[in-house]
Amino acid sequence: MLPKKVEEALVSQIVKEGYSSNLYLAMASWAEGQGLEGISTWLYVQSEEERTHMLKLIHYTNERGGTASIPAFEKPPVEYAGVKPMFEQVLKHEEFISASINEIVAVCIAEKDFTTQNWVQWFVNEQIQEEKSARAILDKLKILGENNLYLFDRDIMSLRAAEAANEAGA
Ligand code: OFO
Repeated sequence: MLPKKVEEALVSQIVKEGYSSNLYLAMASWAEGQGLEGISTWLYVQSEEERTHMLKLIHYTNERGGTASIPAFEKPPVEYAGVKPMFEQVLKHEEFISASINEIVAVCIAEKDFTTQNWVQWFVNEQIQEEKSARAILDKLKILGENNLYLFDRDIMSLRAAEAANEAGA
């Protein structure tokens, strides 16, 4: 049985992962509208990943005897000021998610729920990758400059492929 405070922390993370999925979906849709096919594909894939994170939390909460209530999600922004500010927002959001995951670990320790503490380590590791890939994209944008969006748009697909290969080999 999940301690109440751990259940609350997991349910609050369901909201955040669901919002992440919608946020990246909104960004993907915006980028698609700008004709940026590589960037929008990267973001659509990212949105799907966030949905799987949300589902992981839902299943775990229910399997451990808690109730994974499904919330309404806040509407993400429709417009973005440009590709660089958008990816800066991605990094900021991932840092926020990392802090939130760390908070779940802290609640698990306080409540002596070492099973969930162990389970949530998957998210701790995932966040290292998520922050790393947002930083890698921003570094690339810095090198290429925003005037070279065509090259960046093409390159972002190879970044995604490299990440997938890394994950498969990990
Ligand atoms: Fe991008 O974060 Fe989920 O966990």
